[in-house]
Amino acid sequence: VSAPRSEVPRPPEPWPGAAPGEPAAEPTALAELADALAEQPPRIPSKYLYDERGSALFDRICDLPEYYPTRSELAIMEQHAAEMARALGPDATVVEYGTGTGRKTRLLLAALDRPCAYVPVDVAAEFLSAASARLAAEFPAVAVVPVWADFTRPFLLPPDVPRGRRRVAYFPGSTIGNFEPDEARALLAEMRDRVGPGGAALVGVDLRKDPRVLEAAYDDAAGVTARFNLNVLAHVNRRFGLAFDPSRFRHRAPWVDRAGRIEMRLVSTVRHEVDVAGRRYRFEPGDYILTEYSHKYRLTEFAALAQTAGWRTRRTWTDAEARFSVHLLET
Ligand code: AVJ
Repeated sequence: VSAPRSEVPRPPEPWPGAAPGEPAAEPTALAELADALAEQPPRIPSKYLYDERGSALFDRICDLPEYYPTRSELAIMEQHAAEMARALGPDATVVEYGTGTGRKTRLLLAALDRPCAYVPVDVAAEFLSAASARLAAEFPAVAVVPVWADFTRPFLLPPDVPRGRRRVAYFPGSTIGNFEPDEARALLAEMRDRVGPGGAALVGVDLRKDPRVLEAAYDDAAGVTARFNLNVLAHVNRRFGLAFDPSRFRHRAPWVDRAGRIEMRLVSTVRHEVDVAGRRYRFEPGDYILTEYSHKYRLTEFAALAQTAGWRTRRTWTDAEARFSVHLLET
């Protein structure tokens, strides 16, 4: 993450995607996918999990009995948002990295003392506009400024975003866990530059725990996470005119202890081949495609990571079962 490119924020509008059977509208994206599939193990970038169906399935995941992170983080926000707000002070401008259903954001904005502005940054345009409209209606005194951008790439905020007394980067959902530690550090450093001196960050971080609890959370009995993971194949098929056969893969989500993460995998059940952008990819039974990492941290581990990105950890909050954590970082 380096100097901002000329990625001028555009008003929310649907993300252009290739229609079924159409040639790829995004040649660089197809090349990126082909490169990711050529890695060992092959990968499909996680962003392709979140098409419309994927986002709807993820919403269902959040309500599953096994998927504790959403409930645990909400419990933390319900219990401690007032304390967070006191620590952050009045007149803050909140820059949210990604947008969810807005439940946690709502709790934060409601607790803050006269928040100045709310700036959600998301690559999913429709999702972004819908979430922004809802929050703008609920918080009429807050300037809501949606920014359509991929926050993992350099981006600019509109020049007219009110500065407020303090900028706060909000990054809930343990989305930070989807990045490898080096990328997570780069993203935290970008946030630090973004909020500037005197700024702060609130980051939701899922914690290390019994692998059985973790594996159940990512391979639920109802099979919703399996469908969510397999949907990535239907999505790239549609977007790029490919011919992955979802029935030749099955969902697996093992805890990989040495890496401290859950790995979402699509394991090939048969020997077969798939062509992507003029290259042929061969899968033996047991070969797998990686679709998502979900790193889990110890509190001290995350504080150390944040420190190497130029932050000090001012406070952390956890839920009653110490499953999830929210970190208040200061410059
Ligand atoms: C929203 C990306 C943080 O990693 O826990 C849930 C996504 N993947 N089940 C996570 C997810 C499988 C989730 N994040």
